[in-house]
Amino acid sequence: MTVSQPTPNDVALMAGRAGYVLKGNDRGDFTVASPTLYPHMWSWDAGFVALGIATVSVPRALTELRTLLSGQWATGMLPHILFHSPSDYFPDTDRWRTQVAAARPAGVLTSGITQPPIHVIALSRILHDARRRGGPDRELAEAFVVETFPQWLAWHRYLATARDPYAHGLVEIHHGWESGMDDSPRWDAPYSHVHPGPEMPPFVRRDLAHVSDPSQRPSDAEYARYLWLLEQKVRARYDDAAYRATGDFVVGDVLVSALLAAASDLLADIGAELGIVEGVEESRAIARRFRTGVLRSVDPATDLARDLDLRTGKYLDVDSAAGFAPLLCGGDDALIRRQRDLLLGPRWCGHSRLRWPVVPSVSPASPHFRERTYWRGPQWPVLNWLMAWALNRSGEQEAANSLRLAGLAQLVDCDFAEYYEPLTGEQLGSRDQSWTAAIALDFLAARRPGRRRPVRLLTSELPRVTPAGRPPTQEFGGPTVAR
Ligand code: 2M8
Repeated sequence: MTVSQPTPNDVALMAGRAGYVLKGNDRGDFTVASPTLYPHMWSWDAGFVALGIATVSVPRALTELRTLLSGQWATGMLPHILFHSPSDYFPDTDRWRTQVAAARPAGVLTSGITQPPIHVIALSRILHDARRRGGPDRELAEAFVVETFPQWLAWHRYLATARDPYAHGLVEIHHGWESGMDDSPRWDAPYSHVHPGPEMPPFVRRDLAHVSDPSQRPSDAEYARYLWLLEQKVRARYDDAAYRATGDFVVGDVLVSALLAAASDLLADIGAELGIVEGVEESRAIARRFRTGVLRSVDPATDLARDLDLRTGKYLDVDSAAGFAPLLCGGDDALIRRQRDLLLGPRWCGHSRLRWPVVPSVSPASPHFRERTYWRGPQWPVLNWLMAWALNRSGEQEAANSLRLAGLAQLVDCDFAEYYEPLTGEQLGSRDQSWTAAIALDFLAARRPGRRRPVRLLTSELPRVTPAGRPPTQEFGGPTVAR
């Protein structure tokens, strides 16, 4: 499928509305992940948000990362949620009960688990923008890197030690939420060993009130398992070794591991460029170990990386986008070329039934594929961005550009949905999702390969565009209108 360049009109509308969404979700020193469904700061969302905002304001992008770092635990862990003011989000702070954890930060309310380490990838992107602009932006970004380098290193070291105590070269996750791909079929086998006990406190889900169709979200049975694992973390007082000895879900995650490897490479690079000595070699060693772990997990029959269930010792064979983890961390040029062809080929982005040739979360050719359900098939713009970023980094500009253009075409309605139905292009989940708007800004800023150009942030609202041929859809019912 050929996807054409966005017109100048599309570009202006998209940039304006993406900026408007991010401004609307801005709470001063952080950005909520979405206005209603996710009214707090999420860790990996914040990384994507920061790199998008950097195309408009480098200082504001750095503030996003600084706020995230304010929630860092004494162990080095960056928690997956920093809670803002009270809201109807569930599970809330009363459920997380992180006061049982010795390592929690003072004065900041957080969850007690983590999310993928995208942040230094964002930071290096911001630094790149700042250097291109020069002047105070450059000074600010470089000073920020020097100041926060030890905190990023502590974050990566936490993942490399507390979450890989036996040096498998795979980061251990203790909850599907830690992967960012909550209900992915990657986790079906490990979750089949999670059985909520009678001691589990009752719960009422609040997420379903914010979507038009419950089938777009995980099921109640899945939620019960998520909350049971949360109880197990509380019982272990959020101590990783204690949880490992008692918890039901312990899996080596290939995507998190590949991101850790890529981010550690970048941290070493930007540290060395700025004359930092301490920690650079450690960072390179982390990158090597996790790159090796990811490559070792690749199934020669499929060329996809596989998560490792550390409770059963079995690799998990699922055609999910996480299988392309080697693209993110590199290390085997022949495999990268094969993965590029696979990703763009008929099982993935080139699948004949896809509305847009954008990375789906699960291959449409897989028996696990479900086109409307969350991380079981829909397209997530952030995943597409990650794969485009990875291809670009390994010198595959043409392939990267094809994902970028398709990604922009998908977002041209300017709804910035959380995820998209891959066969029809329908917007699913939340609207005005911050990371989706951020990705649009970054993709737009990269319109000329090799030369990122800043977009202008418009401060007034622009109408949503509903392209002909696509039925308008709403988040809460009622007509789609220009607001
Ligand atoms: C989703 O996860 C949260 C739990 O962390 C939820 O469903 O309540 C996931 O898509 C996750 O990857 C994302 O970071 C978060 C906020 O966008 O929402």
